[in-house]
Amino acid sequence: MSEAPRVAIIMGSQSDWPTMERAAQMLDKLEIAYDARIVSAHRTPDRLVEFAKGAEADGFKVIIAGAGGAAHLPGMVAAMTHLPVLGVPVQSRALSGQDSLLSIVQMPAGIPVGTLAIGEAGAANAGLLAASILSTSDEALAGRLKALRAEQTASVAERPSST
Ligand code: RP5
Repeated sequence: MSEAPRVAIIMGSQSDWPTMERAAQMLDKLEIAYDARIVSAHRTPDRLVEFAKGAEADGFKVIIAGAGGAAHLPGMVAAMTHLPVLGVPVQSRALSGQDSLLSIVQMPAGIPVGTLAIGEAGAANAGLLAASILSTSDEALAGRLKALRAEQTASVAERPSST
């Protein structure tokens, strides 16, 4: 894909990638260019500041941020940019992602993070939601998104098949 990436997928750790890859796969399916990066709020705070403050100038339109545990990444990024930030709570080992969810969703008024479901479904839906946001100013993408939804609807059988 030669188009400049419009979506940034950031995550707190390499260990988040199997989850966040679901967002990337959705963007691939919809032919949306993205850049995936590891940016940790706790382990690489300077990288976080540099990324968040430069995101608009770098051409990003939407940021998908996934993190687990004490998941400060989406909120900290949202604090430093006006771009839409979609937060994905990664399923943690200790508390099954409930900690991640609560860390991401409970933002104070004024700094929004659009919080998705815990885990892979949340990551896939973050990709779709990023596409929806971009589709409001991109007719070709809106067409691809509608086609994907129609395909999904058509794939659901009316009755269960026997196993
Ligand atoms: C968070 O800590 C990351 O987002 C990850 O979900 C979690 C665990 O990270 P690792 O110890 O696996 O690197 O910052």
